Amino acid sequence: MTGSVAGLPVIWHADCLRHEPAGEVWLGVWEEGTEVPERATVLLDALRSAGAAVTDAEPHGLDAILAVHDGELIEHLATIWRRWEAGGYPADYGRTRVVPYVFPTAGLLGGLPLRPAAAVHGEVGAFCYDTMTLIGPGSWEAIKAAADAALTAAGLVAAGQRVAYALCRPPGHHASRASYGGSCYLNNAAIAAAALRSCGADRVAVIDIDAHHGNGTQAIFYDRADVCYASVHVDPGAGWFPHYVGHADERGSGEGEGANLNVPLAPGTGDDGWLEGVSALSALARRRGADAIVVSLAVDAAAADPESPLQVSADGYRRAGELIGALGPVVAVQEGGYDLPSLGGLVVATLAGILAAG
Ligand code: SP5
Ligand code: ZN
Repeated sequence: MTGSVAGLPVIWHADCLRHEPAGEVWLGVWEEGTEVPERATVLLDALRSAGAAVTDAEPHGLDAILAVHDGELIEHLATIWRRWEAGGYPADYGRTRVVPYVFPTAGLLGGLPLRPAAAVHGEVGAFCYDTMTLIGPGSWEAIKAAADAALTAAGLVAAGQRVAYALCRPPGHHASRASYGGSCYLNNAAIAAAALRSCGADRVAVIDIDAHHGNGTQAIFYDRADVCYASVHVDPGAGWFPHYVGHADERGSGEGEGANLNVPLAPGTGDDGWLEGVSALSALARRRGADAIVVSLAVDAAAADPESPLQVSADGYRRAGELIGALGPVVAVQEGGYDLPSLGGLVVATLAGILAAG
């Protein structure tokens, strides 16, 4: 029903299973959470059954990550669990995951420069902007493996492969240059886009079909003309995450003026309205002359998904894939999608559409 992805390179690293956030603190209450390791195993099974060629992610140095992220963020993510554990937070205080509690907002600093917090538990809020993006023992290994998967897929496309898919977990599009949140830690799609630029693509388009606005990707490329960003998502103005960004009047700044496009949709929007949005994203990629595409591929706009009120069908995802696949070579990077029973078929449908369009 969903189509064929025979031979499609699916880039994967088993370390992506080692991130076990064990829930999210939402509105002050620790809840089960939906960004679970099973998401990845469900996707892997569905893709294997549909004939994909599962390939190992290759380890990369940190240089390609430093192209879009501050070294301080990388250092924080790579070391915070070890320091949290050494500080006795799990064993002595029952704090089994890293969770922020004080946020150095503009209001707290009152115009003073941000100085490093001395306490480990004080430091977390300087990087993590919400309480839903927890860190545990294997999180860094998974975060790094997801970035490596995106870089491996970008490398394949730079070398002439028309489509490659990185099965990234955790997802990435809410992570900005120096901060993380929204279940995202490093911005895998932005890392892939920057890698394509450094491998010879003059202009890259990031097309984001996650149900949520990719505030991190937008921020990273907001003032750049060489990487455009276009997103269709549930309207933050209607009360949805990330609440503060993702509005239609955010169009880019400086050299990036006109290279950012947001299409916010009303809750309840289904295939027709959503696909009109995807068409608008495609039109921007064409107008900007993109010679390579990164798609932030998520299926949380699906009707059955617990994290968004959009109502997209499997056929809608297939047709979105066809629109995106017609634009040029594609690096597909996994973002959200949380309904375990339907997740696999929806990602296969999207990828089959991308392949069919070539
Ligand atoms: C990558 C991605 O899709 N991140 C999603 C981030 C949005 N999370 C918002 C979570 C709001 C709380 N969810 C409560 C679900 C009902 N318990
Ligand atoms: Zn999402």
